[in-house]
Amino acid sequence: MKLFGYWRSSATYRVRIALALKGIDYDYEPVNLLKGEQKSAAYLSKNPNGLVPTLITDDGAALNQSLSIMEYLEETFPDPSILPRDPVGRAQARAIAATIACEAQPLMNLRIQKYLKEEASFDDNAVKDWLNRWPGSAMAAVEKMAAEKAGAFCVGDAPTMADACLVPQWFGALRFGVDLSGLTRLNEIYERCIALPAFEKAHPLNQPDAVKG
Ligand SMILES: N[C@@H](CCC(=O)N[C@@H](CS)C(=O)NCC(=O)O)C(=O)O
Repeated sequence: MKLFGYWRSSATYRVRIALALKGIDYDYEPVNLLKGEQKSAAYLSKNPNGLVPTLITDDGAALNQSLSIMEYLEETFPDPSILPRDPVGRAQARAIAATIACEAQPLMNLRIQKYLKEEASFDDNAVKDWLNRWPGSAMAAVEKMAAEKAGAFCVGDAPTMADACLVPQWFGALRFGVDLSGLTRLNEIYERCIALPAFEKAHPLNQPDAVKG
C-alpha cells in the first residue's frame, strides 16, 4: 500500500495512526501542501478533491477520505480492531470521528484559512475567533460525547477511530491557538494516546517530510 499525505495534515495523521495501530507496513509519498502539489493534475487523478490523504491499495485502487480509508483498513485488517465490539460503542466511536472530521477539521483546513486571510481580509484575531467559534465549539461537543463514556479512551478502554481523529485535531488546534482549556476529558485522552508507540510512530514530526525547527 502507498499513502499519499503531508506530515502536518491532520487527515493524513488519522490514517497513519490507524495503520500503526494495526501494524500495517506501507510506502509513503509526500504531497507538499504549501507548494500546492495537491492541485497537480497527477494528484487530482488520484483524489479529485485535491486533498490528502489518498491510500493506494495493493491492487491499485485509489481511496479518498480518511474515514473511508480507516473503515477499509478495519475491514481488510480486522485484528486489532479500531472499533469497539458492541454496535452502540461502534456507532459512538464513529459519531465522534465524524464530528471531528465533518464539523471541526473542515473549518480550519488550509484552504479555508487561506480564503479567510487572503480573500475575506480576516486579520489574525478574526481568524482566531473563527477557529474558536467553529472547530472550537465542535470540540466542546466532542468533550461531552466522550465524557458520557467511562473508558480510558474516547469510547472504551482501547483506542478506536475516535481517538485516531481526536489526536490530530488536538495537535492542530494547539498549533492554531484554539482554546482547549475547558476540555479536560479530551486532554486526558490525548495525553494517554500520545504515550502509545503507535501514536508516536504516526506523529507529524516523525514523518520523512517533516520540517523541524
Ligand atoms: N475530509 C477529508 C479532509 C482532507 C483534508 O482536509 N486534507 C487537508 C489536510 S488535513 C488538505 O489536503 N488540505 C489542502 C488544502 O486545503 O489545499 C478527509 O478526511 O480525508
